[in-house]
Amino acid sequence: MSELNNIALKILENGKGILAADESTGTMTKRLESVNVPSTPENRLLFRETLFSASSMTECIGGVILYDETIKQNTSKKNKIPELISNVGSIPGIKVDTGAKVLAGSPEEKITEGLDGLRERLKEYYKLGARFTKWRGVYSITKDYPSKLSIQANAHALARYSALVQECNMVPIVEPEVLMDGDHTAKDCYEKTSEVIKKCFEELILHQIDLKGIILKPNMILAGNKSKEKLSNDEVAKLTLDCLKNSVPSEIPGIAFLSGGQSEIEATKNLDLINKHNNTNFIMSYSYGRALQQSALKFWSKDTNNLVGTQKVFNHRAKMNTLAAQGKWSKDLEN
Ligand code: 5MM
Repeated sequence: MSELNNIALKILENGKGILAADESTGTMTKRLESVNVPSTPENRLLFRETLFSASSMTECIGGVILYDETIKQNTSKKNKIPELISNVGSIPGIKVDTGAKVLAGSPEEKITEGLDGLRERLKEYYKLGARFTKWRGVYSITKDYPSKLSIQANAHALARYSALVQECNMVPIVEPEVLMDGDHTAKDCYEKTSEVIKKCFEELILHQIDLKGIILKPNMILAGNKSKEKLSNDEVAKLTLDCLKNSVPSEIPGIAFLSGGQSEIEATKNLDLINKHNNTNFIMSYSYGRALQQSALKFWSKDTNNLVGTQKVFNHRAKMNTLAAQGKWSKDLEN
């Protein structure tokens, strides 16, 4: 088994998932201000350190995606953040894209940037303890989009990123996110997600990526958040499985879904049903940002000294999602 395959499997073993704590300072500021907490480096660190020291980390969280600011911070006990994460048995990772910018040639769409100087940044992150990385391409669904140009350009960037990451002995998380925003149908989401994922793998193969050494982080197949269409959770699970079965090469070790704006319970329930119906050989787990942190953040904002209480809220969500990643969740466990 290759070293990269080993890392990918370790991150996702036994129902473990990924905590996406890689909000850029702009996004984290929005999240903190939405609960009336000032977005200072100290507050961003305190909230994140509180989650990374929670007891569920060892059993449930196989990897944490960090942001550049956090990977370089020290904890209140003067430990390095990546050390805190490794010491509880989880693996530190790092977001290495520098954000989605206007795509020249199709200015209503986005292209993710960050390739310039990436080889050097990767070496630095490796030294800091990172063993996997993340890069996110974003695509909106409208009548005209995503265009062939954005599908091609983002797939190319994801493949060049993955090649540099594997060269540096880290596992790339490949995240093509087809956004939930809009009034599109689930069928639109299915078709566009298939096209996006197929193009990503075409480029990954062209760039000689070891497919056994990546993790795919896709969206689930959902109707747009402004659509009148109401899908059952079972339908979401079956469409998602069908889409991935038809677009993802069998070599990849695992899939870790993003939550994409679903509520915490929806994200857990859909993941659980995906696993209950899983007729593929892929591990199907989670790499959630909002769906793991929302309740904990809300709780913490009411009393930022109540770290134990905040950890309790986070532990619950992490446990529910780890059960869902094994198809063992049920609604009564929420109470
Ligand atoms: C944690 O949020 C990440 C994005 O941060 P920026 O927009 O500030 O760069 C994001 O990439 C995240 O990792 C994934 O979208 C999954 O998060 P959700 O909240 O959709 O599960």
